[in-house]
Amino acid sequence: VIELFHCVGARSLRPLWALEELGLPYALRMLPFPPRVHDKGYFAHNPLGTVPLLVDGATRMSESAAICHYLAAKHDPGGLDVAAGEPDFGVYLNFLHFGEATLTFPQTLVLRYRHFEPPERRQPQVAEDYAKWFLARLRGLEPRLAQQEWLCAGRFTAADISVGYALLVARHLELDAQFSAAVAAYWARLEQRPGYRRARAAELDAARAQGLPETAAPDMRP
Ligand SMILES: N[C@@H](CCC(=O)N[C@@H](CS)C(=O)NCC(=O)O)C(=O)O
Repeated sequence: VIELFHCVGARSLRPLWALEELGLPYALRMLPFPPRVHDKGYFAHNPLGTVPLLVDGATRMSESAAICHYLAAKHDPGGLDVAAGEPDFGVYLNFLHFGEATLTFPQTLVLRYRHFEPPERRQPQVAEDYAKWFLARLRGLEPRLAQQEWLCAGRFTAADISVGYALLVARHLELDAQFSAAVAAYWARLEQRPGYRRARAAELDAARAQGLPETAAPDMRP
């Protein structure tokens, strides 16, 4: 069975959400956040110490967007995945990566320099600059979301999971008040998906069952 190493509310929610959308069986291995500090044994599984880690037989993966792509392509081509022969293939890959590389990256700087570092190491200017940077990058979604329900291919795909997770982090950072109407409506649609709700319930159930706190990673404070 597929194993997913996960912290509540961390980027590993992307693959968990994909697993739920696909209805695949999986084992959820919960870790305290950040595992690098609180579970040194995890380095034996993933030398980076980061989540996600997906183990599927001999395949081991640690990039959340790539894992969504892998699961979707393997288990739902033409559904959650957009195949190479479809007109929106390029748009799909672009948004799948945009979610992590362009949207989540600046958010991690805001989290780190506004919240995670001890007070003397905080950098309010860095946090503010990258919060603005993130909000400006959201404009990349506007033209499509003003016209259509999902980002590409006329259906919900792994690209929506990738971007959707960044919108969730924005809510934790209280940047959602600055979403445009189209982005706010898109986030509301994402949040109502049964697959998303099952993933959120599964992570809390697993945290309780494995004796770990239910606090979401972006809400952790030193
Ligand atoms: N680009 C990777 C980033 C993975 C990553 O940095 N994960 C965070 C959780 S959101 C983590 O494990 N941070 C803990 C640490 O850096 O020690 C992905 O998309 O999966």
